[in-house]
Amino acid sequence: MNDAHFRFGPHVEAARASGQPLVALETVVVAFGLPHPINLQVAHEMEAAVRAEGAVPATIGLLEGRIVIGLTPAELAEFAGGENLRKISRRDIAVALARGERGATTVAATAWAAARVGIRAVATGGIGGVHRGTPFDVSNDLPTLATEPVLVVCAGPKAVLDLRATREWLETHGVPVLGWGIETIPAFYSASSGLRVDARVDTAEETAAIARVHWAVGGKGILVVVPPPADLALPMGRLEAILEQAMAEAERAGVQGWALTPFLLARVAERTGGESVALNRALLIENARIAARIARALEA
Ligand code: PSU
Ligand code: MN
Repeated sequence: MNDAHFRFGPHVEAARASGQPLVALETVVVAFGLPHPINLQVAHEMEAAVRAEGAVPATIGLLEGRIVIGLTPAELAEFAGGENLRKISRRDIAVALARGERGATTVAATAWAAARVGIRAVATGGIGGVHRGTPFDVSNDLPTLATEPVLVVCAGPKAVLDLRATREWLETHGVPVLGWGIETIPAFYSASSGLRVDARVDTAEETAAIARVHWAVGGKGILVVVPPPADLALPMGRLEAILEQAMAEAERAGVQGWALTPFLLARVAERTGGESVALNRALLIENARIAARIARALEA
């Protein structure tokens, strides 16, 4: 489907021709979620993790008026540079394409694009959700999960969010939350939010079996939550104190809309002396690995 709006990278083209499993990866985390130059390293490490499990990475972004499915290393480096780059959620796609703008795709835009080209597995760090204090600020990641037949592997909703409200939103919209070897939903930076998953899964095959049935009976998105690496996870209490401060700062500075999530993540990175960045990196790689295993099981 190389057409007016989509273009495949050469490695993705080859994977499609030979029927290899694909995993979609987002670029907002690269361009806005992590500091330079770690961001580019992480992008490469996620791709390597997908390959190590026998699948092919399709990192997605907007370039020269097209949605690129499978950025090349050179293109990825431009995204990590971050210049003239927009954060692209679904509402931004048409404007950016029509104007030939470059843009990094959120989980929502990535999952939506993946669904358009038949890719089912998506990996990320933390998904967006319902914001605290401003419950009308709901990430488009959620409605995209409700409407697109994709399986998103993540470490839970980002800790900056209202986790209970986010969890309820997923329930209301029929999105199953599967815990990867766990009974409760992790909170991205912390091991557990205390909120229960819908079902625990322990293997890629089991996960794929549920996904196949979900899609066969007309279900849409599925969320697979993976606990962050235990040795790097941050205690909830410490994180909460940092978040409270960061949210108050955002309020004072008038930061809102698309800019809020990157602002909060950057503040947490600062206040943890980079610990949150090391954690984010480790969990992104782990999630990419697990998504690849599930993608393979889905093909089997
Ligand atoms: N996970 C991370 N870092 C990020 C994001 C997720 O570890 O930067 C990004 C994802 O692209 C997600 C977006 O889709 O944040 C959500 O932003 P918002 O709340 O503005 O929808
Ligand atoms: Mn928002």
